Amino acid sequence: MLGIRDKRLVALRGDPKHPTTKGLVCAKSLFLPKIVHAPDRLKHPMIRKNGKFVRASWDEAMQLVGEKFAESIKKHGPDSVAYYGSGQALSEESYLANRIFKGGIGTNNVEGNPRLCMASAVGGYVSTFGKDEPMGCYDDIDHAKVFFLVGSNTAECHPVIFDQILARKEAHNDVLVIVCDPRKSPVTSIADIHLDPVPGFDLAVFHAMAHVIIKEKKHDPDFIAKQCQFKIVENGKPKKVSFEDYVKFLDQYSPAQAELISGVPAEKIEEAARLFANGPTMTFWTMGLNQRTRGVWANNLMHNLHLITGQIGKPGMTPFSLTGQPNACGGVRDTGSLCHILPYGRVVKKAKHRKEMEKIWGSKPGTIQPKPGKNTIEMFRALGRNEIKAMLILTTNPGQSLPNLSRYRDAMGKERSGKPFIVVLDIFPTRTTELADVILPAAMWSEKSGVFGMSERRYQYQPALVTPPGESRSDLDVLLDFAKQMEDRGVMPRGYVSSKLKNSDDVWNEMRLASKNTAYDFMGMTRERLKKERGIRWPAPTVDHPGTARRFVKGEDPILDHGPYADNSLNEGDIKFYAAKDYRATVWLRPALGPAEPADKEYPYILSTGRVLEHWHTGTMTMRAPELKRAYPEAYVEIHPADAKKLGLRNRDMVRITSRRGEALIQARITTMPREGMVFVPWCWDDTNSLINRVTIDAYDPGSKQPEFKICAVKLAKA
Ligand SMILES: Nc1nc2c(c(=O)[nH]1)N[C@H]1C(S)=C(S)[C@@H](COP(=O)(O)OP(=O)(O)OC[C@H]3O[C@@H](n4cnc5c(=O)[nH]c(N)nc54)[C@H](O)[C@@H]3O)O[C@H]1N2
Ligand SMILES: Nc1nc2c(c(=O)[nH]1)N[C@H]1C(S)=C(S)[C@@H](COP(=O)(O)OP(=O)(O)OC[C@H]3O[C@@H](n4cnc5c(=O)[nH]c(N)nc54)[C@H](O)[C@@H]3O)O[C@H]1N2
Ligand SMILES: [Mo]
Repeated sequence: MLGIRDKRLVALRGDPKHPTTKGLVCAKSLFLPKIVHAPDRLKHPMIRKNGKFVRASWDEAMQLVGEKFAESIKKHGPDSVAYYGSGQALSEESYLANRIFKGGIGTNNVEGNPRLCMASAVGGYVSTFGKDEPMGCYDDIDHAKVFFLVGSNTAECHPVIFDQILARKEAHNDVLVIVCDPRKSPVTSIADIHLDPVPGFDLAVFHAMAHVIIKEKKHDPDFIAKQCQFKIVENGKPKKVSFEDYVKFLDQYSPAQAELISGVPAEKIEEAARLFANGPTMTFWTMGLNQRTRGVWANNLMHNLHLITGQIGKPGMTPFSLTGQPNACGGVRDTGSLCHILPYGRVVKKAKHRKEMEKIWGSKPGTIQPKPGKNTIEMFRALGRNEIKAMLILTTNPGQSLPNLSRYRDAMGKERSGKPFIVVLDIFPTRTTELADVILPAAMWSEKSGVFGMSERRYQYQPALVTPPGESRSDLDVLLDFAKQMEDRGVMPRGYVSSKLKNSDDVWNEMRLASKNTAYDFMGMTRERLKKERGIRWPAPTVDHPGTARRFVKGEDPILDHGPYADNSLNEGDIKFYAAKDYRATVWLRPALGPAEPADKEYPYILSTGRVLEHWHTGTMTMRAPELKRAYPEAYVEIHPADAKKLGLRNRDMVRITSRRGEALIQARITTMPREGMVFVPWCWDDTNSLINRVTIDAYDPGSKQPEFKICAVKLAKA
């Protein structure tokens, strides 16, 4: 709830009537008035001329953008251009960009930072349940007795959820918390059990928990018989196996064996397994699982535990992937704004799906390409080879947030013949805008209206209440202009966008149509309704539909617990994985492989990167609130005292962190938070010495294409 005076934001507090936040907000948001009104907001378009940025009019800037994109498309084909978007853009913005590039220009080179964030969670949901569809909801927090927090610093990164878990634990002494994280992050302060695997080696722990659960007969044989199937990949192909085969497979992952692999004591694994099975258990996981070359597999193993104990679809029992960015789910995942997907559960590979979208979009038949475009890392690699010649970047800061960063900063910005043309829309000068050819000033949150979608499938409308500074404009308006440029220059059919979509409301109405007859169906979420209600969870196919709390089930509440696509023949409490083959979810037999670059003799430490409470990612916003900046004035690397001793390091010594790709120079902070052999660096500082992504690895999960930000090998030396 915002306090506005003269169209300026002056105060902010939580909305006590909001069904999910219940009035809580995180510390960062309290400083939004200072961030929104920071004096150095971008205010005018700028064009690089002879190496210097000069102010330009919107018309001049957009003409140049249009000319460069059209020239590239005409000379080198649609795949010579690309869009790189964000889970922080509004849903209408992502949807429109996707529509322009895939259905108008005809390239699937549409990606966004959720590839760095949520891709493995999506891969996990799809491979286990047949659909990317979080089936639980935040209400489950009020029913769970066991919280399994895996690779999730919920306390600092989802403080509103963490406070709710904490409150529940304080009110009920039988509520227990299991944490799985190699670092003693603040969540461990409420942990009843802390499993601390060597980074990248926790798959064995999850298997060992399953091993214990089955051995002690704490599994749910009925649920398994009715709802599950078992699969293993052999010679690159999935093969059906039996429950008995699964049990045999788990033999190699006894707790003792898992201890050897992961370093987690066997008794702790046993204890965790028993608590998990007792339940009702809600599992939350975040980047500690997703940002891994085995991210999808790690997600599958999480789901396995819920499936074999039948803890799914019932109040307080659900595997719940915590989304990172506010609109990674509703914006990028649901609208299909990644290189292989199309809106609302469709994929580019299926002719039927392409046809459906071409019809809704009014594309020329055959415009949407059947082959997936380039994933994020491959897209920036292609940029480095001058294969992609023009890129539009919006609401993300890849000049700081990509792994193996120097390579991709060069790809974007290094002067060379044939250097690609880079357009960046942002609200502040960043480590990406400095590499751009054209910088466009954007309106931000509270200055523009649209919908965002949360992890529990809730779509919520936010209105424009504040005047954007200078000449800055909403991303949606800029995309509409960009579309007009493409139409006028003959690289998109005339009227493809301009004759149909004039504003964000028009885009939303088309999105509702695109969701019709899909599992997402939100035809009932009219703009009018969204303006009145505090968000609605899809599916909500009719205007009088209240939205759907839990997927796949027929539960206690005849409406809330019974989405329109669950089968009407279900009995109460029944579950149907309607999107999966034979309606059975898959328990996967995945080998417990480790990370792409484990520690070795030459690079003996594991570098992990992550977040702190007060800062948001690249710090462009939070570093502009003096109070937040003061909380962390400079970069630091957490080093375990035993390692510091070996290295002769003392607190505040400068440390050179070197990997096979690059180095950073950062102050030592000696603490028992990381596991021995592991160092941890928050990545929110933007000065060149602290740019830790120059050190991280760009190896990615072969399934989800998500890079392994959480693990790479480094050496450390006093600088
Ligand atoms: N304050 C704040 N909040 C944020 C953000 C922010 O920038 N600042 N960003 C948002 C976004 S987009 C995201 S994606 C989320 C991220 O939220 P989180 O994933 O919770 O945060 P991270 O710090 O990236 O990583 C979480 C933990 O993963 C652990 N980890 C590392 N390796 C492993 C491993 O091998 N196994 C296991 N089990 N754990 C491991 C790390 O030790 C770390 O404590 O936060 C969101 N919320
Ligand atoms: N080492 C390391 N790197 C990581 C990660 C990690 O854990 N470790 N995590 C990865 C993950 S999970 C994520 S999600 C990414 C995030 O990486 P980024 O998306 O690159 O990081 P942000 O700082 O959130 O960038 C958002 C940008 O959008 C701008 N902005 C804000 N609002 C608006 C708006 O309304 N319009 C426009 N046009 N711009 C706006 C902000 O100023 C900022 O520059 O980073 C990834 N990189
Ligand atoms: Mo993220």
